[in-house]
Amino acid sequence: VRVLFIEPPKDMWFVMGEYLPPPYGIIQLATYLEKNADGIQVEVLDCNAEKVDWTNLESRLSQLKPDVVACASLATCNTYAVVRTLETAKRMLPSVLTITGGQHFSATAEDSLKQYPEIDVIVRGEGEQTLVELIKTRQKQTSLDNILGISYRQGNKITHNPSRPLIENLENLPFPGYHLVKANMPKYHFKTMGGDNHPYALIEGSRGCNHQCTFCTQWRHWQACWRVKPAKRIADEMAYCYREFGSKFIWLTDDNFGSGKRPAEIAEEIIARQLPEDVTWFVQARCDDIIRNKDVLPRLRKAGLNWVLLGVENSNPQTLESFKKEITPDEAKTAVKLLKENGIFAHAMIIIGNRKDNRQTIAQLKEFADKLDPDFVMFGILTPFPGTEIYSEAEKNGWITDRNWSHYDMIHAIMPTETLTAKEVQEELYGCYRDFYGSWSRRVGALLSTNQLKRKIFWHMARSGVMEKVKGLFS
Ligand code: B12
Repeated sequence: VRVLFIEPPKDMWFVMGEYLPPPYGIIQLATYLEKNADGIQVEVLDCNAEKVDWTNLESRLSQLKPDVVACASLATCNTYAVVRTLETAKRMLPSVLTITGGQHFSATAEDSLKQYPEIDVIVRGEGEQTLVELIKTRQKQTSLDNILGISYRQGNKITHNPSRPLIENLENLPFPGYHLVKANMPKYHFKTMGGDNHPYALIEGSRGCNHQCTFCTQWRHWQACWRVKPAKRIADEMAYCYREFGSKFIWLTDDNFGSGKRPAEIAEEIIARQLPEDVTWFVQARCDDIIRNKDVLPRLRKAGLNWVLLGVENSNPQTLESFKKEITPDEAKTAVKLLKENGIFAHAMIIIGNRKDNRQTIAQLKEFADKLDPDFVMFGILTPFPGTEIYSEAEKNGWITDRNWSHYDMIHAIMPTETLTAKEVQEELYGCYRDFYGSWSRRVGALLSTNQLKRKIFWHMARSGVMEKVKGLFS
């Protein structure tokens, strides 16, 4: 059986500037399949890295003639790219089996199968074991009835098999399958975060989260369970990526870096690998965890951690409570200060557009962002991603005014608030960016900063038309 994993041609997310990411989800699945099933030919086609457009995709498919096409999705906003990829596959190769998975398709399995006849099977939740079983049934031409974790179409009937229990130990997963995209490795980059000459790799340190924020898809997708890889394994993967592929900017995909001894252990293990100083990494963390780990920050910095995205989310305690975020605005201030003191780039994520938001609350939020003064701030609009608590609430109350999935990217307004129309929320987003990045004192300060990352990102915000694009979303 010939299995082709495809990263579809897709639009990049412009806010963070120019980047080309490795298709981590599918290479992880592909390498697991390679190791756990015999007689399978596994190939990965990254359309973005290989500059394969929709027309080229047709010829690549007829050349490669896979029996199975498994398409990466990553985010809700890629839905149509996934569907078009699978539609192209079906058109070129009518007997092909088409599969997708990920957060969006897991949460919308019934609707997606109904709406898109080009999808044969949706793998819900964790993909590795389910995919292996699925491919084995294809090999043996047996029935799909007993495969846990899939939803599929049989004639006109859609069947949802029971969910699959999670893999107990993430250490049993193979190292990331970068060998399957070896030729593309020098191309993967993240200009603003890692630089042009610093090949970019993703490494997965954990799955899931032990918090339950109402706007996040992750905790449900991973069955409200947080599983971590041991620190040693994470450091080994980092060293492997650097030594085998020259990766110098590493994005740890963890949704939650965590507290306890984990950060300290990770720092010591990485330091022990003696990687060059210009191998740096990024992670997302909670403000309270950064505070709990304040004494470890110098060691993390020494280990190469140079950029942290903090989920600040909001300045209003009621809003934070409604998000079930379980942090306070003061904790955000302390966390930003601690990161900056330790020379770690402090990137804050702030969300506007919740139900109670009005011009005044957003003005307060802007003022808060200004005082918080992180090195970089990304404002996003509360987006009802399928699978989140916000989505269920919005559906129940009829708040959703935009059903175009390609707009579900946190910069398009999908819902009005009690007092603002969706268009007004969209305008407010621009106002947030304009006020923060338009401030002359902040611009001059950033451009004169000794912090190279800060100079670079402000240059990017000023020059690459990000503000114009955000403005263009409503005008
Ligand atoms: C790295 C990353 C990025 C990178 C790009 C990576 C890439 N490959 O393109 C960057 C920074 C550019 C990025 C951009 C965006 N991202 Co992002 N990103 C991530 C992150 C942190 C890691 C992804 C990853 O590799 N995970 C590890 C893999 C192994 O897990 P996985 O993808 O879930 O796959 C497993 C299963 O879900 C399943 N599976 C998934 N796909 C498939 C397909 C098949 C065929 C099968 C069988 C199984 C299967 O099997 C896998 C193994 O078990 C995730 C959060 C996270 N921790 O996953 C967010 C996440 C995917 N991003 C998200 C979002 C919203 C975005 C953006 C819209 C912008 C934003 N505001 O952040 C853009 C969209 C860009 C675009 N057009 O694609 C959301 C998606 C929510 C949603 N439903 O849409 C996530 C979940 C973050 C979150 N907490 O909400 N992102």
